[in-house]
Amino acid sequence: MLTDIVSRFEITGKVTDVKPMGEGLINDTYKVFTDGSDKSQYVLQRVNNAIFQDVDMLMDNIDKVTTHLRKKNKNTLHFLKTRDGKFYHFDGEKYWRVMVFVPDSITYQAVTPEYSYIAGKSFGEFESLLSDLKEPLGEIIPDFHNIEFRLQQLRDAMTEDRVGRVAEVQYYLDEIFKRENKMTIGERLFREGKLPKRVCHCDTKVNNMLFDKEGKVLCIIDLDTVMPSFVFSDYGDFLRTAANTGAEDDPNLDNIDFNMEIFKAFTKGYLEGTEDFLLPVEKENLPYAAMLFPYMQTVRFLADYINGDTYYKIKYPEHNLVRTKAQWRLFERAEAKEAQMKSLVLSL
Ligand code: GN1
Ligand code: MG
Repeated sequence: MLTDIVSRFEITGKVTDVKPMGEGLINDTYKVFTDGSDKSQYVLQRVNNAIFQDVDMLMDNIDKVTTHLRKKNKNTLHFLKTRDGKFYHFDGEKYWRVMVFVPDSITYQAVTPEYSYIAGKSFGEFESLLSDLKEPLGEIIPDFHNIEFRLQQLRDAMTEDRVGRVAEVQYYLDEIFKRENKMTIGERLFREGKLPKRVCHCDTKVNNMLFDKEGKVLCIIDLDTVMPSFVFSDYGDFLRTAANTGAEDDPNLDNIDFNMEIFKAFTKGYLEGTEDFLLPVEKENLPYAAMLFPYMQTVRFLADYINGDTYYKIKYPEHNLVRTKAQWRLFERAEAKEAQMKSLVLSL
């Protein structure tokens, strides 16, 4: 029972209810209500252990990050220990963790330019705050945002064609591989020693920020993938959800466009938040990052579709194909605005 699991953690109050919450594609999330004060509402999560195989490393990373942010008096997530002193509970089959619910917080699936500016500043500052983290973080999912690696996974999926879906998606495969050289520039710059890795959030979707009613960012959530990466990760992945005028899995492709107002506002905020460390090579390639994330997400959804839906939670059988098409449309829209993005970045 979920209530029994929660009771193994150092909560205050008695659990009165546990309800599903959130939109995550990986972990299962529940809100926990207690008879205690406003401050004793919690979030229970089942960690997807197929994806996060080293739960000790996962929680250790999160502990380092949240401790560091708290030392700088920043709001961050607060995880509870179990009564035997660990940040997770293993019930013999599943891994569970509990964090304090942030009261009066709002999440959005879409943002205005005004909120995008705030988000840009916050994610930029998040990277800046973590830039002096002394203890190294474990690479929780190796090569997570390495596009060369993701393309290789797609090739492997194609070759295996486990469930016979390759023929149906050939058009997308051709379009993706046509752009391989252009879209892997980040990894080449890294090998040439020109592009650094920094501690990044690596899942900066719009719904991974908590806002208050006035539009102030309360806290950045979903810290599972905080690890060294190119700054492109945080910048590009935010725009992938924020600048999309449709949904990530929109079945109606006509809803999808790449919103330049959002792009401009977010970029302005991000450049302000990263002022103290961003290199020219990072700044110049922000338009590349804006294209890279819809591209990479297409590659990942498509590989999962071809593999028979083993990674992302799906709500209906064609879901990963619908997601692939929607992300590809977004990529095409961003690609068509590449020149416009470049001149905008230069002007800021
Ligand atoms: C996953 O669980 P969620 O929804 O926060 C995924 C991201 C993808 C995203 C697509 C560990 O994040 O990388 O961009 O879905 N997280 C992992 O919406 O793979
Ligand atoms: Mg999330």
